[in-house]
Amino acid sequence: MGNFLGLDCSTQSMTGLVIDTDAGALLAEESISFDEHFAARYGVDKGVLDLGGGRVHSPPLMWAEALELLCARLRDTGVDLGRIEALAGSGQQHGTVYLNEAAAGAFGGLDPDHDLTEQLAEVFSRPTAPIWMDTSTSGQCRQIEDGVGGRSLLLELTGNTAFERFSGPQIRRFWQDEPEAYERTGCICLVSSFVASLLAGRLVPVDPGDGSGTNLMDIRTRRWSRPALEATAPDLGRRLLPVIPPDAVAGTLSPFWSGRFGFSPDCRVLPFSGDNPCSLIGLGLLQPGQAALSLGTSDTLFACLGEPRLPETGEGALFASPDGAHYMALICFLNGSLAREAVRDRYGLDWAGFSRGLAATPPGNDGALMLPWFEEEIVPRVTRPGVVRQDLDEADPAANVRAVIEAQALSSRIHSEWMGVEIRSLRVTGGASENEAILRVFADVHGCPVQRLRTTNAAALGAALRAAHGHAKASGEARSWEEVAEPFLRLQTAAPVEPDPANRGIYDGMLEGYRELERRHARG
Ligand code: XUL
Repeated sequence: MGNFLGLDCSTQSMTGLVIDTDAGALLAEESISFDEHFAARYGVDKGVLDLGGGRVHSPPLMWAEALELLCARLRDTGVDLGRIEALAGSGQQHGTVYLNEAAAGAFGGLDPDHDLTEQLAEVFSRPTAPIWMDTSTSGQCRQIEDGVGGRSLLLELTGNTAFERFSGPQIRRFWQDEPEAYERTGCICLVSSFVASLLAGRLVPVDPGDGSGTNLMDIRTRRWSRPALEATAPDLGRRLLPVIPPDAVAGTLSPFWSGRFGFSPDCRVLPFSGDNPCSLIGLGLLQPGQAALSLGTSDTLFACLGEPRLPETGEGALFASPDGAHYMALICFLNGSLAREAVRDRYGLDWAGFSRGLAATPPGNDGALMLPWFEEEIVPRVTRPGVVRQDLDEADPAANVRAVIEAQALSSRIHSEWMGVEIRSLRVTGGASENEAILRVFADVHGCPVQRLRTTNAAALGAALRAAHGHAKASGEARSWEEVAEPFLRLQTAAPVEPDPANRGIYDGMLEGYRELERRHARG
């Protein structure tokens, strides 16, 4: 087939990964860290702007600038961008980008002789985009659930109860807080469809994987749901781009990208999806029952499902898989690397010191427990953050290191019960998946092997595989997902971290105590 590019616009960085499907090789993998390049210019910390009151946004112009920088980096490291046949991408889920009526024309007329950002200065009706870390919309969640006739009806309709971070409640709050700016908004993109639109030079529709993270899409018909739209904001339907099948080619790259970086003008653009749905593909979760863990800014545990299973506990989410056939059950913990980094920094450690802390303490931590709610938590729902220590000495760095990791692993086991999946193996991705000592705890708590990939960028790999799969279909040479993905999964698979059966008993014994501690302290 040829060379394919997968992009990932995540919370803290923009990544590009190039694969060669003929050689079964990964040709390049580059990341642009938002803090490293743009902290001064955009005022971001860990890629985001904390606006107070639970409001967390990011500047979409920064993502555009990072995209340009990433393409320059890939070109300068020797990637022949002209040989890329198609690209697809992944974006942090749920975030919304607000564009005015001038945006479509501006995207179509981008001039390769000028920087991207200077040409986008006038296209936003809201300068910042609320992202998945925003917890400020509890009121809007209840209003939307009531608006469609109740929480269980919204669940039945969209596959999810209302979540603060989902796009619908965020859009509703924008309409309520800034009705004039909402009026000036011609189009609301997701992070994924915004980046795809910059590349295609026109507004690119949404794929069902990311559409299902909005509280606005009918999970069965995979179209926007009229009752959900009406319960959210006036005239919302005309402000959203349609949902299209994940393998429908959305166009070719706009002349801006060929003129400026040497891409082929025939390079196809597939609809982008969310980072978790793309990781599902990148980790090869193509059959129901397979499960994985992503240890990133947020930690997520997810599984491939054959049928939609509705997360009635209100703590899990359901998305359409970008493979077009299956579903994805997911739990998302906000205190993922945010909590690990908070512990690391509190005790002045680096990652090597963090691992030494794990090695120096026994599984079970002599009964010490932590609720690692450094920030508000999504699962379980915690609106007033605060770290809870039970029989844990705050002055003991090693015990606190073990406590945060054991808490994350125990919580991931407890809150994945609703998925009804017997987890026999966990594939793992994300920055922290490089740390074997952390993976050992997850293997012991879940009592199953944890399977690493060589790349920690499964979302970008999944996007590249989606580009290859969609391109083959569009060229009349359709391949199965297994055919496209298997060579890369084989190539990327590193040695698994096996559980120690002796430790399984320790963690089984801790489970109910941890559940009870959470129950006592979680406040929704
Ligand atoms: C998933 C979620 C996060 C974001 C950022 O529901 O909110 O995992 O996708 O990665």
